[in-house]
Amino acid sequence: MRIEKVVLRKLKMDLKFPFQTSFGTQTDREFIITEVYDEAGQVGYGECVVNSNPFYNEETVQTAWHIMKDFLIPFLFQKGEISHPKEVNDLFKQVRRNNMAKSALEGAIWDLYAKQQGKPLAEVIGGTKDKISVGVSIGIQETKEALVATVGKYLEQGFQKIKIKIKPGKDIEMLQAVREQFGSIPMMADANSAFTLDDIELFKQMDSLGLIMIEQPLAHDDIIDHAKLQAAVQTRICLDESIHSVEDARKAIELGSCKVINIKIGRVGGITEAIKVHNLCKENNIPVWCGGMLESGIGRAHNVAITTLDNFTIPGDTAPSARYWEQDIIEPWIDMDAEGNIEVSKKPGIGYDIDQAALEKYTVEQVSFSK
Ligand code: OSB
Ligand code: MG
Repeated sequence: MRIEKVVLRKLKMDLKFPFQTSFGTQTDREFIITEVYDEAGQVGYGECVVNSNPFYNEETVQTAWHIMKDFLIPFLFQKGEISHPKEVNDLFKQVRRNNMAKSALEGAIWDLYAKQQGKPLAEVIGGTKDKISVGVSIGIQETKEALVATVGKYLEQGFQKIKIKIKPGKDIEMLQAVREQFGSIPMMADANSAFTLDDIELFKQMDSLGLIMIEQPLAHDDIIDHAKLQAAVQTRICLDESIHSVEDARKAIELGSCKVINIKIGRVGGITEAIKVHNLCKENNIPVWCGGMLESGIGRAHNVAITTLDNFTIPGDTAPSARYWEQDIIEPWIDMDAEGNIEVSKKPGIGYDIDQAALEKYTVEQVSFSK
């Protein structure tokens, strides 16, 4: 394919609910949608899963925009012919990190490539599932009662996994309350790096809760202390923030820093790298699941596609559109059945049409780049 045009759109969409994590409360999302056009005018879509602040990782809407505009898009135009989307990972290697910026363009190229082949993205990347199992990620609630009520609501909707955000002071007692109310439901906690090894006794106590895992308890840039923690507790440790590449995954597995990995396409720099992390984990008997960044329908559709790979054996955070948005920017919206499954689209590319009116409505800035 020859890339003739790239469009960047900055979008702003209000969340249906405030989402609290150990790093702050989010009430809306500011992010970037990418459009990549080939010589025939066909278009692929990607989502840059950044936010307006650098609190989850170091990127923001502004840094990603700059990196795409001044480096990655010129690389694409200079390359001329791209015979397979896998080449984009290497093409972008000269730029260090900035993984969400890279992923936004790479994802659009994968969508475009799959559309050119007339095949679903899931099939093109080697996915094998017709439907995927999903869970829900619940933000920190003010009280145990509020948390129990929220969990109850999501269990009724059929979610197959309950993930509860924790931070110091809002941790074991909150989880205990949910366990007491609902018995042996599949539940886990996500600390977003809010604890240190000084809290090791707390994590030992959490072993009694029977959590399916604890996600990223320690520092965002650590794999050493996580290995010490994993050696001291029964509950599986899952890494999110600490894994940016297949090399990071290899080192974490070798050190015993985790027994599960959360794969986010944006965090690892694209679908090609996500597949590499998936394959390495599979060889090492490390199950994976797909994390989320409160995506719009476009990023969400990419998440559905990656989850069809066979080592995604634990329900992910890819909840349906209506959990997050009054209105999504794809057609139809991503929907879940009463058993907590999302059907994988059989249409080409990401498998969903773009709701152009909604896309325009939420676009606050737009720039087009031509070769
Ligand atoms: O740590 O997985 C996380 C949302 C924003 C930033 C980080 C995380 C999350 C979530 C929400 O847990 C997952 C989702 O529902 O998209
Ligand atoms: Mg997480």
